[in-house]
Amino acid sequence: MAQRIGRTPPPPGPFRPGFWRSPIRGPWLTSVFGLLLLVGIPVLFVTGMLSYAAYNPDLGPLNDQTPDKGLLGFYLFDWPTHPYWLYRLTQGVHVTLGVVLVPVLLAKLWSVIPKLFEWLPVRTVAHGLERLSLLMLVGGVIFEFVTGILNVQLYYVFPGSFYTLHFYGAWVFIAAFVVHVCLRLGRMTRALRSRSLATELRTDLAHTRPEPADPDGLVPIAPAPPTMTRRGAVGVVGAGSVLLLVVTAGQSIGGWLRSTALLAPHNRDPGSGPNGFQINKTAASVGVLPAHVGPNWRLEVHGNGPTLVLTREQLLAMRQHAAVLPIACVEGWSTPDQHWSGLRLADLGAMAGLPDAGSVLVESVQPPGPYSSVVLRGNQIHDPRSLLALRVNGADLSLDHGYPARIIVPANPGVNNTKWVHRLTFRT
Ligand SMILES: Nc1nc2c(c(=O)[nH]1)N[C@H]1C(S)=C(S)[C@@H](COP(=O)(O)O)O[C@H]1N2
Ligand SMILES: [Mo]
Repeated sequence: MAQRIGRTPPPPGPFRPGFWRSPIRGPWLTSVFGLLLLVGIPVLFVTGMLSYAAYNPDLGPLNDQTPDKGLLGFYLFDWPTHPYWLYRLTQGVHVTLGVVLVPVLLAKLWSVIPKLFEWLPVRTVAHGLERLSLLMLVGGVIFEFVTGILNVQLYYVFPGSFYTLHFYGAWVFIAAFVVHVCLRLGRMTRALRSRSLATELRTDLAHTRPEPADPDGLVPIAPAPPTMTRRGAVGVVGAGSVLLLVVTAGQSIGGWLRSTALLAPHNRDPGSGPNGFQINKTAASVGVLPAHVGPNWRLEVHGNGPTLVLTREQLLAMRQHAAVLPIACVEGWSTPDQHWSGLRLADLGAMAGLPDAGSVLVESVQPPGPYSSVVLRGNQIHDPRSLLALRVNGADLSLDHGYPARIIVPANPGVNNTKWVHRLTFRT
């Protein structure tokens, strides 16, 4: 029976061994792209997991974008406030590198596509398990790149929370990735040693020949005449990545480079003046009305003792402190350092009778929903640069930047720098 199935001829089309004919397809080219991904993907994974930790999800359900993570949250730690640009760096690298690796990923998938049509699809139990791990690998990587890019491009089309999908997807993918690396590392290094990169980069079309037949069947059995050199293939992918780098990185680096970030949805002109820097959600877009933040606005501070109720004038009359900090969003963009001034969170905690507060619940006037409230940790409260900011760059906060008062904390993900704050509840 097994023998008879083994001899079943493949259906016509891509399942036939002669169908795939590119003469440059082979283990060497696959391994070049594979090596780039072997370096890049662990960086994506680590920076992604750091981003999740930066939300301080263990501070409670308000912060936790993935409440059912269970053991997958084993690595969480208290997100630091030093260096103040930490999240700007980790998340800028995460998003920029993800975008830059797209051409490499597509080239790698192209280079192994005959394997997708392997005949028979499943030959033995071991072969079936290997194919299943490849399905998780390829499905996982496509899922992670697609959800990540849709999110940074602000297409919220997800059936559920982006964070949950991207987080669980990352774990499925990385498991398959580790299995794949273990199974293929030897083959990859042998393939890389089989040809010299320097020679390939000098080889022209006339001298482009297929690699020797390989057990994976990547090298075509009936190669077509070459239309492109390996140098050309590596060059096209490299040029694609460099181009993506140039039109993406500016959103995280800033300065004049910001205007080169053509792919960044937040590349719109933020206007000029003290409040002329990137706005994520405007007040109108999240339902904050001028009436919420007009003369009737009060800050409530709860702690150990009677509640304080303060007007903006009273807050401005208190001792003001300054901090020079950026806003860095999970979407990868960030602002250059801005000059904020306002009240230290630590001072407000002390006024509320909790000089050693371990956490603070921050609530905005915005109708309850995503980002309308957050919990900050003791180390964030007690950093002297952590402010309830009233002013920025020498002017009052604009309505869209969080007037009358907003949180700004060093190394905090943008989303946790709540705008339009009206209540702080300090806890031990
Ligand atoms: N109340 C409230 N605060 C908020 C948000 C929000 O939607 N509502 N967006 C957050 C996000 S996702 C970011 S990146 C920063 C952006 O601040 P900015 O618009 O002043 O640049 O504000 C944060 N604070
Ligand atoms: Mo954000």
